[in-house]
This record gives sequence, structure tokens and C-alpha cells, in this order.
Amino acid sequence: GHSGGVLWLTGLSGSGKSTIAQRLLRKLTDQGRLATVLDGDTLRLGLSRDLGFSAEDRAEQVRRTAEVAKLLANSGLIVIASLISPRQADRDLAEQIIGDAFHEIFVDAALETCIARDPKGLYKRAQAGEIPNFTGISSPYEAPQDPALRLDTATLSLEDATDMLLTYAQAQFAR
Ligand code: GGZ
Repeated sequence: GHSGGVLWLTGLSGSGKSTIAQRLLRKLTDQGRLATVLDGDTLRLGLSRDLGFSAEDRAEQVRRTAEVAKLLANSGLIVIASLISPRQADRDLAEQIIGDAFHEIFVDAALETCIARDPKGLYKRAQAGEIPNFTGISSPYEAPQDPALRLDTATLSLEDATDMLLTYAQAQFAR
């Protein structure tokens, strides 16, 4: 069908990507839409279990996810990809792979906010030098300069951010 597409959520660890992705999935499914989530953390347990967090491995993680997302979107699904994907060049490659169905969504939270949230204690460990190449601490994050949509999770509630993305998805992926 022609109703598929890819919402590519990029942002720091702790920015709210995974939570927004899961909430959006629930809402789309409730509306009878075919949708799925590709979450970076989860993909790394299987498809990308051989990958770490070097620049090369992150590029490969983004590439693989983009290829899978393309297959699913071409089958009519709304794919919610939730990856840090910190490099603009890697996200550009994802867009090349996916084509017009690619929609870059910036889940924007300040690093200080993510450090304050620290839901898994990863920032604390990274700041103590226990996790090398940690995004925002010892590895770069390049914010999108021209995203299709920016969700400011410092000012928007999770509910409002999800609804904003739902409205966007409904407009982009007409049945
Ligand atoms: C960043 C890391 C790292 C390092 C482990 N840097 O917030 P989380 O915990 O649950 O999700 C993060 C996840 C990032 O994987 P991605 O595949 O999304 O990253 S990328 O797109 O850059 O390939 C985080 C955890 O893995 N994690 N070590 N060093 N995040």
C-alpha cells in the first residue's frame, strides 16, 4: 500500500524517544493502523548484537535499521524508528535509503535535562568514565538543523509530544 512511511526519531539517551515511540504505536494501533517500533536498544539485542558504539558501528546500526524500515514501510507499515543516530551524515544515509518516506523527527531535550532524568543511571556511569563513547558525554550528538518536526520534551508533556507526532503522522500517512 501507499500508506506506509518512516518516522525517524533522533535524540539523546533519555530524551524521551522510546516512550514517545511506544505511546504513538499504541495510538496508531488503536486507530487500526499497521505500525511498528524499531528501537535501537532492542535492535542491539538481536539484529545488531555484533555492534558497539564506535562511529563505524553506529553508522552500521543506522544503515541496517534504515534498510529494515524501508522494507516494512514498503509493505504499508508506519515505522517508528527510535535511535540516537547522532551523526547527520548517518541520518542523511538513512534518508537516501528510505527515500521520500523518511521523516526526521528531533526529540529535543537539553543534555542537562537528560542528565537530570538519567532513568538508567547511564549518564552517571559515563561521567565516572565507566562507559566509553557515551553520547553527549564523550561522543558527539549533532542536532538536526532542519527536521520535519521538533518535539521539545522540556516544555511539552509526553502526552502532548505524542499527540503532536500523531497529528503529524495522520497528515503524512493518509489511508
Ligand atoms: C549512547 C548507549 C551507549 C553509548 C549504551 N552511547 O537510553 P538507552 O541506553 O536505553 O538507549 C541508548 C542505546 C543507544 O543505542 P542506539 O542504537 O539508539 O544508538 S546509535 O543510534 O547511536 O547507534 C543507551 C544505550 O544504548 N547505550 N552505551 N556509549 N548510548
